[in-house]
Amino acid sequence: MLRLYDYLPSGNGYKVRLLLTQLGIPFELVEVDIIKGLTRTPEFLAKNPNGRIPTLELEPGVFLSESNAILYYLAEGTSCFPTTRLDRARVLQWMCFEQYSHEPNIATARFWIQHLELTAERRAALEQKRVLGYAALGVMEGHLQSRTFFVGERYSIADIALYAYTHVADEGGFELSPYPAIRAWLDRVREQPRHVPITYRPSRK
Ligand SMILES: N[C@@H](CCC(=O)N[C@@H](CS)C(=O)NCC(=O)O)C(=O)O
Repeated sequence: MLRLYDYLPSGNGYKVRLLLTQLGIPFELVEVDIIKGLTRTPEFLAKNPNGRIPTLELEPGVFLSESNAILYYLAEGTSCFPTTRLDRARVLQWMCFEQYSHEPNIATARFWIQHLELTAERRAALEQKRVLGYAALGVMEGHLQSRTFFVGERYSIADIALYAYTHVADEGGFELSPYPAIRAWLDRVREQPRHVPITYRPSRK
């Protein structure tokens, strides 16, 4: 059985838990407390030298990390994966956008607010994240104004990648009321079969 090393509040980890659940793929969840530094132990670094969850153990000793790479690996050949060359590239386009323009601002602001002392220096950095995070939301809003989902009018891993931190953006201090197209898309993602919340953990067999 697949084994997922994860931390429940993590949007990056949630992407993988959500897709595995929607595809009906059973997995064992191994919770790793990132606040206690358990992703930086020699034992964990042997699984992912970058010291981060999510990390998926495909078979004993075979590990894959980076949430969007894991989504890509799991989705191939399923309804969440586009069939045309251009749409596959567009999925990658949005997943790169998520990792460069969205997650480093929206997810990081959420993490800082929830876990770190907001020193004057960090408050200034947070303001910068706010500007860049809202810029990313503006790009998403413009794209979604005339579309149902991010790529090819079908729910795909691009939607999962962007949903993970957008639906909890308020926890990072981002106000979504000025973004009606994003809010309607969040509802459509939530309505997908076998959708589970970020707090989801599979029951132990
Ligand atoms: N680009 C990575 C980012 C993963 C990441 O930042 N994971 C965080 C939790 S969301 C983590 O494991 N932090 C623990 C640490 O840095 O020690 C991905 O998409 O998987």
